[in-house]
Amino acid sequence: MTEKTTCRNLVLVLGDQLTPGLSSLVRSDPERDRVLMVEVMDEASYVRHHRKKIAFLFSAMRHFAEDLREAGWTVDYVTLDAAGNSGSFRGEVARAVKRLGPARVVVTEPGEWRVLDDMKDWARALRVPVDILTDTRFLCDPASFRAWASGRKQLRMEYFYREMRRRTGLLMEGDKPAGGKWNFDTDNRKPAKPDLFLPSPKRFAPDRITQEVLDLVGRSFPDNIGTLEPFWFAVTRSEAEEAFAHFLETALAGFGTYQDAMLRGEKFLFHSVLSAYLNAGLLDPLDLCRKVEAAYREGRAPLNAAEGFIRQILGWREYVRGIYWLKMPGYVMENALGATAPLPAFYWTGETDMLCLSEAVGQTIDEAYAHHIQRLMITGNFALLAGVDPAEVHEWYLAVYADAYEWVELPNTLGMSQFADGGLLGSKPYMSSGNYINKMSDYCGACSYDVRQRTGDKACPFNALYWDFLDRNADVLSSNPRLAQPYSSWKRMDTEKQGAMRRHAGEIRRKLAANERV
Ligand code: FAD
Ligand code: DLZ
Ligand code: SF4
Repeated sequence: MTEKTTCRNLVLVLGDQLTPGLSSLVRSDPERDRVLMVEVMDEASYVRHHRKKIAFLFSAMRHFAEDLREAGWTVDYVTLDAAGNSGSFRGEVARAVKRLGPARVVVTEPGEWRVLDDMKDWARALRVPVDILTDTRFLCDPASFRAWASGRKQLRMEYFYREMRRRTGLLMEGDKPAGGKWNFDTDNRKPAKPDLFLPSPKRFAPDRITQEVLDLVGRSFPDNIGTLEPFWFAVTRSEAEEAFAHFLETALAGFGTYQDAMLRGEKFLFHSVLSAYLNAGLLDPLDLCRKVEAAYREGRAPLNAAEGFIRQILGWREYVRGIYWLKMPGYVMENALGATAPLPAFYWTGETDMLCLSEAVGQTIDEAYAHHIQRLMITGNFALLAGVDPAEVHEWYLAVYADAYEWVELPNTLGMSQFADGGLLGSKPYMSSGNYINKMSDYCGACSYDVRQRTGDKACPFNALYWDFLDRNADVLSSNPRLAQPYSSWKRMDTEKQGAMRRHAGEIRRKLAANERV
């Protein structure tokens, strides 16, 4: 029998589809269909990914292929360095179609628009029917989100989230939210003290497969950002589940309270560090939410923590995906504030005198991870205030985090963080002077800049940039009712002070553009 007659359908499984219950696998038959998984240069280089991100995904893919084989599937797995690897999804599917002659290609829809767009042409180009199936791993599909969004002037996450709570029954008492409130954020957002006991995420030693991948990535991507070792990510479903169980036991209870805290040298605080696993398909979002709800109901976690965690997954994660599919492909080009400055070079090196930024970028280089408030209020806030082109900011976030795929990264960066969509995601830009960073962290006390000064060599750069940002963008922002207070403070400031602030901010922006140290 030739190879061709043994394969009915070819089931393509992408690198972020590492889920046994994936729609393409559920619809297929291990006896008659064949799985194709491919490491391809196009995916590994469409942005200059962090080396740990590539290593995580390749190792998780290889482990998943092993699990599928154990479950009885025949898997064709093409490694990055395999002879003849064409370097693209399209090229690898074409080679497999030629080799195996399947009746159909079956694939679960990809998470990124550019891949789906390409995929839609495969049937014509490869002369084989291609079935693109819905990704059932999400709790709200793009069509349902579109229906929810239709006719609404503002697409606020909070209302979407309430709808999702009702739909799933999570943290509900009949038709009322548990504890009488939908959102317990007022109990959250406390700064942390350096002597607070802090948990740490579960770490796993690299096995033979991971070690091979680390060697391959080290050889193939010598100039990409990121420390490759120590490498401790979970790379299988069972490890990821262990990491989640460890979070439930050691960190969930403090999750809400310290959600916005930042501490020097503390990279994870009470965060779960599960996003890379969730987004690759190693964990199931609804299962996590149910287990967190159970922890609350059994008295193992307070309501503010359980609600806060569930909101991130049931609310934010689903909401940003809905926005992505609603607004693409035009969304990626939006630039409501007309920002054009280049991304400062220190985003790739961490070499800056601003301690908050050197901490956030430094741990990003080491871990391919920074927690939400570092992404939003340190790296994101600074890029916003400095007027960096949102497309460059987007490319950086997509590259440097192990959890980054465009469907989740783009709305967070372009919408939430850079206000480049003009307020679709947030009713005002997430921006602050050094004051907020000082309140929420212990960075400023050890920084060579003085957070209380607004101008002069020692002044915290966030301060002048903050006022200069408001001034430069007054045309777009000054009528925003949520910015009435800062604009009225700016107007009340005497013109000499305003001038000094503009000059100082201009000097910082000049230095950044000239790649001088700030
Ligand atoms: P936790 O704080 O423990 O939260 C639990 C889970 O909730 C996360 O694992 C994640 O799945 C989900 N979650 C929390 N906040 C968000 C959010 N705003 N959007 C979507 N899911 C959320 N998240 C990504 O998964 N990939 C990205 O590429 C990404 N890029 C971001 C870029 C910017 C500029 C900002 C401000 C945020 C970005 N986020 C992204 C959201 C968030 O910062 C990360 O999900 C979170 O930091 C991951 O760490 P964690 O697992 O410890 O999260
Ligand atoms: C992110 C990524 C990388 C680095 N490499 C691969 C790869 O070699 N093979 C693969 O199947 N997927 C990879 N991915 C994830 C894809 O980019 C992702 O599946 C698409 O962007 C669709 O979301
Ligand atoms: Fe960051 Fe300014 Fe504080 Fe330094 S003083 S850590 S630059 S906010």
